[in-house]
Amino acid sequence: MAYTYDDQNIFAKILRGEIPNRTVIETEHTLAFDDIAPQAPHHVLVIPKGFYVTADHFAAEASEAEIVDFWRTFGSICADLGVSPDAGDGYRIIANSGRHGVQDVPHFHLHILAGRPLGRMLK
Ligand code: D5M
Repeated sequence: MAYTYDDQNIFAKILRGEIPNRTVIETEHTLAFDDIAPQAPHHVLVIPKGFYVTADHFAAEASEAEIVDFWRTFGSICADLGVSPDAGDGYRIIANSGRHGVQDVPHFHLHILAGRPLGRMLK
């Protein structure tokens, strides 16, 4: 795999503390913060602290510790927001990746959208 990571992307700057963010939760390997342009009442971005460009890059090259930490953090956010479908109204996760995925920020991130009916996307 030949991904090149652009360390000037906005999430790299957030991770370096160069620009502020509204942190939801931070762990050893993962940071989650509110999206600056929320598309739903809850719109949280979950990012690994490691330098991965896309979801597949993360899946291929992150350590097991990073991957477990990422998904456990995601789960705890859902629990904290009360959006897990077993207790709440559910959510959508999105990882825009690359050109056809219309990814703006080239640091892997998971969008968590919740708090309103989100409509059908895949048709
Ligand atoms: O979307 C990138 C997402 O990142 C988009 O929903 C806006 C959000 N964004 C951009 N800059 C910031 C800052 N500074 N804080 C919080 N959120 C931000 P994608 O198209 O998936 O790459």
